Amino acid sequence: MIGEQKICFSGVQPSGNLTIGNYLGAIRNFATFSEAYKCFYCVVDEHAITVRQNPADLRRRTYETLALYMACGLDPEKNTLYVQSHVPAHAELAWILNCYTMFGELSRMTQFKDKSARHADNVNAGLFTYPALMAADILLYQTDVVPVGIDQKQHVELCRNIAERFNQIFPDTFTVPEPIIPQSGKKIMSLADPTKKMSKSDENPNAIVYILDDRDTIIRKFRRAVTDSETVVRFADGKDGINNLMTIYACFTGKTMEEIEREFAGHGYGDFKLAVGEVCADALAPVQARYRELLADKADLEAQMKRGAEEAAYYARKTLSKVQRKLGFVQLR
Ligand code: AQP
Repeated sequence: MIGEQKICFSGVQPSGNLTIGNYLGAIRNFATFSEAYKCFYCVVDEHAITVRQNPADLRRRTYETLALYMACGLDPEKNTLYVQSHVPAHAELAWILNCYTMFGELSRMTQFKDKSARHADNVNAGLFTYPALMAADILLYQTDVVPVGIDQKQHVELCRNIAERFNQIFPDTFTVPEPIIPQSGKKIMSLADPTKKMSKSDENPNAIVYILDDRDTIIRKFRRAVTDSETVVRFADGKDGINNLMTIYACFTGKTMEEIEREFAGHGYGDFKLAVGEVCADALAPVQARYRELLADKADLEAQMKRGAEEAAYYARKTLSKVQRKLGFVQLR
């Protein structure tokens, strides 16, 4: 708690251009916590380097991700918006938590298995211990809730285990956080292979709709989306492509699956795909316009980063000092 408020933390990696998966599964929901919670939203650049990044791209995307946070409705007056590497306590606590995280636990993480298969030439220790850094991100702020897509649920559960283990040895150190997974949009799938999650680092650009894609590109990508040999718009087992498109349509319109089935009864997939593309483009247009304004003022983005980092560092330091004291590290005054 900070004052009377519970605490919310989440982050996004600047590891690629952000997708509608990142938007619907995470960022769009962040603003809903801003009134009731004290919110910390971080651009997690240290996580991004677990996979090789081009330095110029990483730098540019860090600004872009912060601008997108704000364009998606996160007011820097109401939320602490900052960059992970600007608050050294994240890396410091991560080292400590590495010593309270088991090799077997990390080996079971699905994301590690997926990413080490995709980047077989670079299975580095950071990729393996990524969840300990994520636990540090969350636990530093005595976080109560972590809004994430379902792919991150396993990491938040590991974070809970680490916090409980640490608290057993050193009572009352960390708040044990809860993951908050959205009902709709928790796992948006690739448009090219709807059995796979839509990921910003996917090499096939047609698999992904980016938040910043223009209207024509969005509509073209949805037109090309892989579906099935039926022509009926209905939510059912074995119809992964249509299920995914219906989920995206539901997220943007608030309609139920039954309402969508009724709306497109008697229509072919062509009409449906066009409608999905249009609602997506309509919803993203104001975000894109605001994003362009924000990105044009780099000095302001830097000022926001600085302010956010100072505020985050204040709370992070408090937890880190408490942990260091409990562990027996000598504290100099
Ligand atoms: N396809 C998705 N559907 C719903 N939610 C998603 N998220 C990611 N993809 C989807 C959620 O977005 C938040 C930020 O994710 P991240 O940047 O921390 O990393 P990630 O989960 O590994 O996302 P990507 O897009 O797949 O990135 P890369 O390709 O770099 O690994 C998280 O809350 C995540 O759940």
